[in-house]
Amino acid sequence: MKDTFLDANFPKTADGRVYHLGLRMGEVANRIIAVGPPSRAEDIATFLDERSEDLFRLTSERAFLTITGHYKGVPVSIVSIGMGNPNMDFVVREVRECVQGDMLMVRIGSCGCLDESLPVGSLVVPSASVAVNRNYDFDFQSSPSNDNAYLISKPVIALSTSNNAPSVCPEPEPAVEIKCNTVNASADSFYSSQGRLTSFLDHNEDLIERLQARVPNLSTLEMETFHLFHLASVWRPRPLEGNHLTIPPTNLPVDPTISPRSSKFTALPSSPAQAKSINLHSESAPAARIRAAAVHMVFANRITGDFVTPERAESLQKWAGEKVLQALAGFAVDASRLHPEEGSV
Ligand code: R1P
Ligand code: URA
Repeated sequence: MKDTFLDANFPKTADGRVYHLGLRMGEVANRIIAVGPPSRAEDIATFLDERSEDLFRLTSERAFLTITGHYKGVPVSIVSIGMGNPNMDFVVREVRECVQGDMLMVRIGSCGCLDESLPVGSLVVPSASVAVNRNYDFDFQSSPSNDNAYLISKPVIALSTSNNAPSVCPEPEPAVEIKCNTVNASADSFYSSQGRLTSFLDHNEDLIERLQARVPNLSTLEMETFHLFHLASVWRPRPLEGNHLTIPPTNLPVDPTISPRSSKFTALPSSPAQAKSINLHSESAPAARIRAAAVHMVFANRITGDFVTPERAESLQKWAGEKVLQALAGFAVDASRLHPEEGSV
């Protein structure tokens, strides 16, 4: 650990950097794509307006990579989050601390697919997700049955699909099969709680059948979407959020050029006209919220046993990345609900 952190509850440096992502206000946009590996983040970043060397890029000590730039003039960030719910938790909570107003996060992740009709290389856009967790109180060593070895939660919905918000479901194209409005299951393991058989006593031989019987329209298995949707659904602005009056824009630490860790990206500039269009004084502005969605790339078909090729995986993540950038840039967000420095959409 190189930096000094000031607060044990939500550790931040004196200049406002969060503990695990290393970011501070102004370095991450309100519109975010969350991906697993850094190579996927770099692939998607090739669609941003800036030349690669002009993008803001920060790899934290904990290996979270944030790339910030613009897509067709709209500020966006792409964050490589690694794997699993704990990492999604760090990203949603710490990014939330570094933006004001609405936050839009779309996960582009690989998945295992339970729909035999969807070949590897397809896309699935779930509108809801359940959590599947190992039940640590179950007797894994000697139970004669598999009942209750895994806990299956109630579904949580993608907030992008509620309130008549635009969908991230791309228009179908011959090259990519797409299925929307399915249900996802986010598991706490790639192996046991996704029904894979290994050398451990996991009591999961019939887990996929149990999941299918319990969750109608279940289509994908992966590891982060449920937690993203859940956090988005339970976030509430603190009293200062959404009331930009109380935080004078001139005091915001948005100039990354003063940071020794930042690149040439001049983050989220606002023109005077844009600043005026933001209703800083509005008492009646709707409360800020987090909207979340997920696009799942079928890397494994669990019914046919097929696994995607590296070439197909790369072309698919680029295709999906560009479609999600288009969708994110097209989300209409009231300017009063964006960070003042980000300006209007
Ligand atoms: C497991 O291989 C990883 O792949 C999936 C799972 O959710 C898990 O993170 O997503 P990513 O491709 O986004 O990492
Ligand atoms: N990611 C997962 O979590 N599961 C799969 O089967 C493939 C990718």
